[in-house]
Amino acid sequence: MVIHSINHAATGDFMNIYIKQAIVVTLLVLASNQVLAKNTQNDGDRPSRPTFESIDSNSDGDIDFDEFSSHELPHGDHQTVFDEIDTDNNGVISNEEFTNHKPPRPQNRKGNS
Ligand SMILES: [Ca+2]
Ligand SMILES: [Ca+2]
Repeated sequence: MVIHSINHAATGDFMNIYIKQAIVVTLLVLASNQVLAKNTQNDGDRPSRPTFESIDSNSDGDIDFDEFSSHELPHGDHQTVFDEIDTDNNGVISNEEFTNHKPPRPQNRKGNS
């Protein structure tokens, strides 16, 4: 077969082309990774959590739902997250409740019994 003989004769070139393509692909991947890394660095480590004071816009010491809902949430809807933080369900988030609420992230393990 013609194809067979061509493949057989050109195996060396084939390998070179393959390797060159692999190198090009690798460089492209590395370049795009660097762009991603730069974008990440520009944004900082991660979006920092707003402070209690920044949400309590009228500075009365509690975050009510209006104050809370005026802030963007990374995920979830305001009512659900608000209820999550408002552990005593009195309709406002106290500084203590806000501080005690842990955003979802890996925490130090406190040995399970
Ligand atoms: Ca307030
Ligand atoms: Ca509360």
